[in-house]
Amino acid sequence: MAAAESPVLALSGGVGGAKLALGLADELPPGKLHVVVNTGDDFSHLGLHISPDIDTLIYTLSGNANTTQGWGLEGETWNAMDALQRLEGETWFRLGDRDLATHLWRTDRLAQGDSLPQVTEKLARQLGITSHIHPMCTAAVRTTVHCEGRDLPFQHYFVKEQCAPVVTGFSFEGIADARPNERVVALLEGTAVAAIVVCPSNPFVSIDPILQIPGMWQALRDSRAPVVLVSPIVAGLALKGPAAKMMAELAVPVTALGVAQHYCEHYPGLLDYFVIDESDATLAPQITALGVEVAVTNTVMKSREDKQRLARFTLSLVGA
Ligand code: FO1
Repeated sequence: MAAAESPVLALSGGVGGAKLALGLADELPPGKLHVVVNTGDDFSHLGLHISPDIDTLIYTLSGNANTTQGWGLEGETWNAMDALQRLEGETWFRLGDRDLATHLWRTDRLAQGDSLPQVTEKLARQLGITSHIHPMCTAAVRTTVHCEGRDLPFQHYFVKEQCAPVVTGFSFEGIADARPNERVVALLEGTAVAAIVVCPSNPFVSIDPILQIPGMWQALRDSRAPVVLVSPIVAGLALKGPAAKMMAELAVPVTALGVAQHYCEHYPGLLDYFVIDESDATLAPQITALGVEVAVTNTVMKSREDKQRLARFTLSLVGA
């Protein structure tokens, strides 16, 4: 049984992962939640460094996220985009007026020599977050979506083409030279981490980029902390985003079992527990046969209470 004050490490992409991260932050003592965030979606746009998943997480944890839209800030205005439109500039990726301040500030700090982890930590503190938000690495890793006949940078696939092209695979440019964020490595080596929670994020474009940084998944597996994954697929549908569509196109069964098979095949020995939804309870024996302990609960997070309840369930599984 882990001590109540031991830190918990979560792995997350954007919206779906941020929901559980919010529940975890609510349930844990201040400062005890550490979140490793995917930066494969980052890109340079209009001369600015955009880190969508980091911002979704920080806006969510600070209570500023536009939860209806799924990205950006609540109560946003769009004057800059309107002005850019009049100049016939690029407006397919919409940056709200206040969100722009985040990108301007981040780009400026990076140009002055701060690292992405330093900029991210400062942004989180400025917005009153006590949890620690760790970009997965300092190096630039960029997700490319391989589609039938062409390769697309992630945001071109996701936003410009609205996830319409049929995917055939993914690659993460720059990943071979990337190293896991050293603060995450230090946390895993130095403290008794109570649990590692893989949030219900897209396995292919949110969690794989984190785990495939050389040495990352092995460091997570070799830490003494139990690893719990919450399925992003419920009753054959993705909780959020294109995960189900991608699975179908990659001929992976669009079920929680398909998710479990993906992780067990690519990261053997990593998962200790797999949390699935009540509607998928009949899959439990097949997932157990992969060598992972299955726990069944309601995993759909609509309200703040849903997020807290799922966080409590996940933490209690591992005695954290
Ligand atoms: N998603 C969209 O579908 N359309 C947008 O115009 C858009 C703008 C945007 C701006 C800042 C930001 O941090 C995120 C933004 N997103 C937008 C979301 C983003 O593309 C996705 O959330 C992730 O990359 C997938 O996790």
